[in-house]
Amino acid sequence: MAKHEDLPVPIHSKLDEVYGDGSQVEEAQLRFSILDSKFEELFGHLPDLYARAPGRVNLIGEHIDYEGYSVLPMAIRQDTIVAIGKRDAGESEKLLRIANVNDKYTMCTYPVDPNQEIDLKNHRWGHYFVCGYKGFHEYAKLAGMDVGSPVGLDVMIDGTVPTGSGLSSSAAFVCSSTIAIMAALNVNLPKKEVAQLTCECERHIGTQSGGMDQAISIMAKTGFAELIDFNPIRATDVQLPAGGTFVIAHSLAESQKAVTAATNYNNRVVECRLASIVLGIKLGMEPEEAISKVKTLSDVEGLCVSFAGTHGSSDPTLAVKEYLKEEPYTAEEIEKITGKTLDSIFLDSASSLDVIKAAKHYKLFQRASHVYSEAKRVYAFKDAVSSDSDEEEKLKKLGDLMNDSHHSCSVLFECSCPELEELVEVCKGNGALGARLTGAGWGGCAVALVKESIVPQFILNLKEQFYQSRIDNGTIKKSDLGLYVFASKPSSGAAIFRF
Ligand code: NG1
Repeated sequence: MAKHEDLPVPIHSKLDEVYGDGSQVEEAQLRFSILDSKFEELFGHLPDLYARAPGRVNLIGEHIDYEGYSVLPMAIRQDTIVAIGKRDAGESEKLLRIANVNDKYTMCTYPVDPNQEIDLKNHRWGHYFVCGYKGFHEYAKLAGMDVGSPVGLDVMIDGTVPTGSGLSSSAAFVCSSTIAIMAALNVNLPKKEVAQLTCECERHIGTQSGGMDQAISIMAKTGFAELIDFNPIRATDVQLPAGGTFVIAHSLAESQKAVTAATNYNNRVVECRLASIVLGIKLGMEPEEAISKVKTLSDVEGLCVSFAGTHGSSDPTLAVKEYLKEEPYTAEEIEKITGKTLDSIFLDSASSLDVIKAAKHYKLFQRASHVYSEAKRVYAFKDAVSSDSDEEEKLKKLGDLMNDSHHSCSVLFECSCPELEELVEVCKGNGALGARLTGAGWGGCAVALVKESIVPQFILNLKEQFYQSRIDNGTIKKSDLGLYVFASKPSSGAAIFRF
């Protein structure tokens, strides 16, 4: 039987095949009928087809996907749906017209040229669609695929993944857009190819993203979290213990990942690269070789483990403690070790050069310590799930690992924020077995592991202790609370609908 990741993105003709029965399918029916009527009203015809892709919550393994390490997310039910229709090939004015059912997002138009540059200095919500458009055409060109000359596309979007929440609204948007574009051009590919391709698509927005979000959005299965491995991309089902529920809660601080990339997300990618180059050199590589060959901390893990071996251990953080100093490095200190300027090391990456321009110093010890320890926690989590210890013990172990992960993100990787710290404490104070920030951080959501039996009371307590003051001061409306705090079960991955 073909492996799950080798199968193409599924094509459905009925909503219940994806949305199940009950209230979820009813909600989906309503969304699709609104999409249809708004699409027809604006463009004068109905869409040819639809694609949907879900957001995700990462259970453990933060900021390590771009370092080549496995992560363990699950898809959530909130998703983005893209309705798409091709315009006539003969039309004189060919455009990508991208509209949204939510009036907050006004229509964006772009030329149909797949080689267009995305104007990153002027961020517009429609850019994410163009990421998919450009990325797919680049892929098709490299693969020698003939997709014909570009035609105008009419597009209407409906997204329910909260934005800036760490739940990957951006990946849900990029993945659903890319799949819709491919389907409109009659192309389908194995899911692992689509996962890789959509990751590359999203990099057009200027973040050096790792690939976790797109992989889970494309490859998720109902009822399972997935262990996602990279190089090559692979997904292994993880059946979570039945007695535990993951509750997702928004800190109400918005994480503006694309806008803050130079000081936050991309800064950490650059710090990890520098840490791995310095480790490579300290562990015996020639500087030239380290600069040209070492891209991630996983590239020098073998050297670190060999070093640890000489001390009777296999823990790569021993090498970090030995060879990286805890005080932040200046650019000059790193340049002395590498024998090259930082500008020349990152010459081929404009977004990394932006990081270097903005950075005052580089915390190599802290970032490398986080990455190696977090990578281990992912496997410990997976092992705990599949161990034969009793459920109580299993849940406690998973909770402890989540708490350790949060501590590492907060103290070593510094990707938390005051609101997330407060929220995680409130979760722990109300009986969560473990709680941590999820996604890139600097705002967005926390995820808490809670015993199934106390979920309703837990959510009530969070409402009282975290959200009430924010309702009182007008930050959110009481009627919207359900959007900010909810229990989540592992949901299904991306799909195409042709009715
Ligand atoms: P968010 O910002 O939560 O979608 C980002 C990256 C992931 C991963 C996490 C941190 C993108 C699209 N996603 O997730 O690849 O690196 O941060 O673990 O950039």
